[in-house]
Amino acid sequence: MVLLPRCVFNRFLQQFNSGNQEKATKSLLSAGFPSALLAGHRSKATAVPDVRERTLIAVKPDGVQRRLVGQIIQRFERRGFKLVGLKMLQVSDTLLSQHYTELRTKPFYPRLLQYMTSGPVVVMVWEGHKVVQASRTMVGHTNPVEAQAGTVRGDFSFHVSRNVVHASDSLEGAQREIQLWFQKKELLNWECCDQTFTCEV
Ligand code: DAT
Ligand code: MG
Repeated sequence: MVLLPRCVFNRFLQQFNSGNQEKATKSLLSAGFPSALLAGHRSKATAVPDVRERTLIAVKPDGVQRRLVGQIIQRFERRGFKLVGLKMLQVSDTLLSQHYTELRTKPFYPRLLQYMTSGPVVVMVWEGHKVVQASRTMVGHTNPVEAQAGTVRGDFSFHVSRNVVHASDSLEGAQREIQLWFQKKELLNWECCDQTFTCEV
């Protein structure tokens, strides 16, 4: 844990909120804040986008049954993200309960478990700059009634119990889920030929 004097923190907030991110960063560093913890918050001028961020996307049994796999993959490809893992499987109760561990006490959990294990799912790992956040936006609100048109859920579903697709909701969640669903050797590190045309690296 890093303890900062309140005045240093307030100065940082003031500078950061007024758009002077470089100065804000410098004031933190000069107060002894570890530079490694600032890696994700560099100023625009020096930032190198992290193009290696990964997330887990799964086409749920309803999406597979409705032959939506191709259209969902196409959306991620078209956006410019890189596919680094892909497989089709019938999910076991054990895997599903580990995946949805936070939902085990919810009243809808037994029905969710039954539906998610009712048929094959197609699970993927996509890579790219801010892919976790971007893919949540692309997938849309959990409840399709609230999902914007143009999102996967907003375009292909109307009920929360059959919302077509899963997307990790945070970096930590993505790392946990990727390890749960994929072995290391199932994920490929490969160079996209268009890499320098989708992002400044
Ligand atoms: P998300 O899939 O958007 O991350 P979540 O993690 O809260 O949403 O829930 C996981 C899934 O559980 C969700 O995609 C669909 C199902 N679910 C959530 N709330 C539900 C509800 N009220 N009734 C039925 N199913 C629900
Ligand atoms: Mg979730």
